[in-house]
Amino acid sequence: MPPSLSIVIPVLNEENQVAGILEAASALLERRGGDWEIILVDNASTDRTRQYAEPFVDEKRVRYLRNDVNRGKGYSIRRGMLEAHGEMRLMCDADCSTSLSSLPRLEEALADADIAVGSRLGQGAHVSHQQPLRRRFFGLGFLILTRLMLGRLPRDVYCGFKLWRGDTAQAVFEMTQVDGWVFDAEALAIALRMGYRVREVGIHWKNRPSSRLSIPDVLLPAVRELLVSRETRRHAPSALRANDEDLRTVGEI
Ligand SMILES: Nc1nc2c(ncn2[C@@H]2O[C@H](COP(=O)(O)OP(=O)(O)OP(=O)(O)O)[C@@H](O)[C@H]2O)c(=O)[nH]1
Ligand SMILES: [Mg+2]
Repeated sequence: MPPSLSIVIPVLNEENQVAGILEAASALLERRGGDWEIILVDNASTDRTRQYAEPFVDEKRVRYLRNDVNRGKGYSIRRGMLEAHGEMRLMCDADCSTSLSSLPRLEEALADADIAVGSRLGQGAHVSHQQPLRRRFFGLGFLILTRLMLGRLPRDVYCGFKLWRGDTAQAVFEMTQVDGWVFDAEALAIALRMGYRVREVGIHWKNRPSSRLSIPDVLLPAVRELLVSRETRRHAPSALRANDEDLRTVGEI
């Protein structure tokens, strides 16, 4: 019997994606066997997301949580990861149906690790539909800034497809502070400081045709969140000995 698995899906105005991801995720979980649950965290959608999700929701295996107002993607993921019961917990964006085929690779990586980070850059990654140049340029710049502020991190920090051991997720998400886009970096920086082992795994990934992110709107709050994350990381209990083996790309020796 495979270990129990929770899939946490944050959704904001995803009426076009929500049924697709729920169908793909529940089919995969049925095939995989074992105990499973899906937790949708609706970050106060104003479209028909709830209506399209409704046929799948049974409040047992597929639960629907809703934030009263938009509290950020980081808040939504924290809420879902801490509500989850799985021995393994996957965070999966609503536009990540394509990446579900990579779940077995992430599970394999957890054989000797605590967090498997899906990567659009790692060995074995297959990315279709490049992001627009402006978006890629901004993404790379922000990644460099993130590393300058938080130190050792995987190459692809902000990918919306990561598998966590349940106990690791519990310990780390209880400590995270930021509610917005930087939560990924904060959580991974805390985890590495505490000595959890992170593996980066190349995955299948398909970009949305048009990005929904507005760079001017997210930049300033994101920089503020980097400053907060640096403090959270500093106050996290530090592992006795930092180990280079804690952060490795699967496939590299
Ligand atoms: N944009 C946005 N997405 C949110 C928010 N809260 C939760 N989400 C969900 O977070 C996931 C990632 O959002 P995306 O809009 O795909 O953001 P992204 O992947 O960084 O950027 P693009 O895919 O290029 O638009 C999706 O499942 C969203 O529905 C929010 O406040 N804003
Ligand atoms: Mg996306």
